[in-house]
Amino acid sequence: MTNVTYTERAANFNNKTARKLFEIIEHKKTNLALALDVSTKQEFLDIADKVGPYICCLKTHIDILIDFDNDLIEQLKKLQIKHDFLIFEDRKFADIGNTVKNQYSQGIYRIAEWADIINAHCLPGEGIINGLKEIGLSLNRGLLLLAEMSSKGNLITRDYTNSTIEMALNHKDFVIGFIASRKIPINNNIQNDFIFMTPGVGLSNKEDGLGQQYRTPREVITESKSDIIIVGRGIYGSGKDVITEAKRYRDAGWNAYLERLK
Ligand code: S5P
Repeated sequence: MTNVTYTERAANFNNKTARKLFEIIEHKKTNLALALDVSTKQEFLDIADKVGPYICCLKTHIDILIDFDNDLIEQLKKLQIKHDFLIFEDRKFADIGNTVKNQYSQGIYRIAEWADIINAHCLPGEGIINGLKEIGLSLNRGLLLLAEMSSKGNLITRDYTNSTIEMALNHKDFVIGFIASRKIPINNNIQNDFIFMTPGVGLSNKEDGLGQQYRTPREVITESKSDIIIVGRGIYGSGKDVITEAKRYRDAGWNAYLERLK
């Protein structure tokens, strides 16, 4: 089943963050997530405010910012309320359960306090999910697992992807989906119980010279049946107006979804 609407999908989830994400997608008619990998607070907040109306989710790499402070988080939360998007900290946790638990809740970033969604590699084993869950579940947060990557030569194999899915099935209360290049089929249409978010999306470039590989929104949403496109430099990296570029990706992503529904 590929012609299920976002609203119908929301009903498959008990996790509040997952339901909220689908609600925002349907309400704002956008399956675009912005990967806002800029290095100053001013640029970050400026772009987030401009692009906020056109996205369902803002993905951060909070440790890229050279002038991070608690005020940045306060401002970001205000923008979240103003524009209605979820915040996804792309921390890619990859350590033992006890360590990731501390990385998630402690340190200067205190990610658990403001990020609706986080992600993790399953390489260390299921303890990583248990550790993050001890912090995130009671806060109604959601975890995405990296089932595939967009970069050339990455070491993820089909077996690794399958094992990642197995782990997700054991934690459906907290694992809300995957970072993957496509909607990965799972027995009995269980894939509809997970959100698939796909990075490596670009309308102009095919690669970035450092291993990133780009596909179009149509390839990702219509053909590969993913739910959400994650776009970074395609929006803020060309020197063009970020609002114009965000609308271009929003429209491309939404039209690709409508085409799939037909
Ligand atoms: O496999 C991946 C997983 C992720 S989360 N490939 C990726 O590119 N990402 C992230 O998506 C990456 O860390 C970056 O923040 C974003 C892609 O950015 P862009 O500028 O290449 O669109």
